[in-house]
Amino acid sequence: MATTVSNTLRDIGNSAAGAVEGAVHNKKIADLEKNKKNQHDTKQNTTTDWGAKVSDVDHAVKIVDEKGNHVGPTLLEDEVFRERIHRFDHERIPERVVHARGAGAHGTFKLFESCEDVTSAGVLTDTSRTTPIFVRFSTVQGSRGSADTVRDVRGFALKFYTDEGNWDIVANDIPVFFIQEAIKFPDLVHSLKPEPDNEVPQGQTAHNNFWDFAFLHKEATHMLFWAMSDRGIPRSYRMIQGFGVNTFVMINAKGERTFVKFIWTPELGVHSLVWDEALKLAGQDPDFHRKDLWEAIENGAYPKWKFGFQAIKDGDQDKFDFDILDATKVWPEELVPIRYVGELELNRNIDEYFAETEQVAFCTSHIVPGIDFSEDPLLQGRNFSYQDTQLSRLGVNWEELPINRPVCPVLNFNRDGQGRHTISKGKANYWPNRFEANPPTGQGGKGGLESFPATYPGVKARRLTPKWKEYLSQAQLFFNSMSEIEKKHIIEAFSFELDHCDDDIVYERMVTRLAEIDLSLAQAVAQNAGAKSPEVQLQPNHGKKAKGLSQFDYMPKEPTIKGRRVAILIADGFDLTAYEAMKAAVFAQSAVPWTIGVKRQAMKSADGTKEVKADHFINGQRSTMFDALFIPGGAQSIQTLKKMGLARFWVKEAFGHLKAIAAVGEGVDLVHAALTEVENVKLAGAGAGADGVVNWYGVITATDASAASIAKEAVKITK
Ligand code: HDE
Repeated sequence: MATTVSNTLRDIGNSAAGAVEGAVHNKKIADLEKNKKNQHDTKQNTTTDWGAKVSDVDHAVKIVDEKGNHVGPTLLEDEVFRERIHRFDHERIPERVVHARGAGAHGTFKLFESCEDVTSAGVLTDTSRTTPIFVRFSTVQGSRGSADTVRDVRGFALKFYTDEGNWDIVANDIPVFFIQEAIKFPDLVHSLKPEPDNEVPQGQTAHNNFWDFAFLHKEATHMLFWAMSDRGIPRSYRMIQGFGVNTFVMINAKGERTFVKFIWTPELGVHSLVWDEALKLAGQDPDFHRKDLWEAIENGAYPKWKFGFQAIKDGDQDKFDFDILDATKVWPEELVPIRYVGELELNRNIDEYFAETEQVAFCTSHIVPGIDFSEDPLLQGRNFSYQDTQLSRLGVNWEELPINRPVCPVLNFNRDGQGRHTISKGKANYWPNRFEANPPTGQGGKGGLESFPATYPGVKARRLTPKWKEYLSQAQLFFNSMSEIEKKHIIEAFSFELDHCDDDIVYERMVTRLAEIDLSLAQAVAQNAGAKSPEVQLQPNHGKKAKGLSQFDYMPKEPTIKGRRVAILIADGFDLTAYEAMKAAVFAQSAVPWTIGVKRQAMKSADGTKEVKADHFINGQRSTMFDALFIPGGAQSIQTLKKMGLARFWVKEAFGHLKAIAAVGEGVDLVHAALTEVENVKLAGAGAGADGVVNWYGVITATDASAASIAKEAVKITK
């Protein structure tokens, strides 16, 4: 008898989410529970905001004649009607001036090793703690509704709800910044946002203004190379690194100071899309990264990062040929190794986007005792900006909002202001007071916030140290450290961007800057972007390389497909054994199989024993949305698919994007039919392995091999 096989991700997701509810709970989640309301209560009648029950939310009050016709205007006295419209009119708050588009999740931080040698901060010294965290990922340029996969820097803002207060590290996935001084930030952001006359383009830097700014700010060169590398188009938020960028300070119990940069590295490795995929996904699935994060967490494939920092002892700060406070420079790992001390894990999705991800607010200035600021002028400016911007986004009492309030007690004499939540009891609202209420800790190792007592001989002036004027050495270091394929992608990225600039001074000048880094790069870009080809290297290349810059340096030791998406293409008459074997193999690796059918209806297996309802029909999805493709056999199924241009296109496109493709039995015919349509691809010549499986450039085909051996091979290559 035919049975319908349930194979939707939601079924899988729901069971995992159930487990999540019970298992992943922490102090912050408990704190948020106080504000949560179940909106699906069928017993509770709907009310106004002032709590009165409402009889009808579909009709406003009007004058109605005795026959039931409404004959007069809608009455202004109808407060139910007015409240609904008024609340709706005010639903939006100003979007973030940068990083408007984002996705957030809850999680935890576990410390593995006490860092008491450098800091007194509880979160970095007490290994028995689990600290709740909230993370917000973002793109920088686009507005709130823009696409996820544009070429851009990714924000990776991290809030630790520690027992000693909230600690924010407002980080990016690139370790350096475009400018050295915060005072230049408005110019930078104006230049990278859409141009002012026509507000074009959305969420991308491929326009004259940005590249004009880029040329005129030589200090931006290093970060430009990172942004034009594959780091600019990540496969997933789960596969990016986090860098605090600015230099912070740690202070230990003895009052000693250490300069630090925070870094965290994903367990899954650092991976990217290819540009053609990124472009297509921006239209096909603008929420690609948002959904990817959500799905992984719902399915229990919790993303993890090793958390650490680089440290330079007080007294060693002048030992480098760059200034350690200059945010356009990395501290090469050969000189300053990374000390990984803990693990970040994201293990719980939000309940409501606005209340959590939109209203969460980060401030670089929010540190905890044991952490301090360096004199980095970019950081000093940021410390003003974040607090300031929250005022216009959220109002003065923004730190009382559930997602922002600390899990430790908050007690002070800050009072009043719009949207105040706390009801402060007692007479005293000033210090000192006759009750001695709310005393500060006092200076000197008593656990309060304290600044390192640095001394500053000098005069006031608008200046930067001359050492900061060396701008190109680390851009060369970055480019030299890339693999050949990464270099090729950088050339293509610069070419794409400059091709979109139509003011010739912009692309001509920018190509001369590239010739200061690498002549062959500049020549290749010039060719593509319509500029004069430079003939000489304009600044000698030092030829040095460093580790930790290429993404290949972050390949996980144990390859993994955890959280990856595998499409299985079927039509009526598919081979059930191969289909089920592959699904099981994919699940076993914590990846997610998606059944793509020629229709989203029950489809019969070749042996007639089962029916499968697809998760999606083939025209509702694209190969770009998946990491790998599997085609089970079944003569009838393959005959249908072979006839469909779209099915053949799926295979060709997946091949073009270097995806793993596997086919078994008659499924091999579809791969052959599709790939023989691709120029220069000759499937003949590929040799079969001992078990009859042919593994050829990421395409595995086996006409006779068992489904099990195919599944084994397929899992191998999707890694
Ligand atoms: Fe930001 N940045 N930024 N930034 N930034 C903001 O604050 C600013 C910088 C970063 O998910 C704003 O709350 C200045 C570096 C992230 O909510 C604003 C300067 C790095 C986010 C602001 C910088 C970042 C922001 C806008 C000095 C990487 C999103 C909304 C030149 C280390 C946080 C907001 C979130 C957001 C100012 C430079 C990362 C306007 C003045 C360097 C991840 O305050």
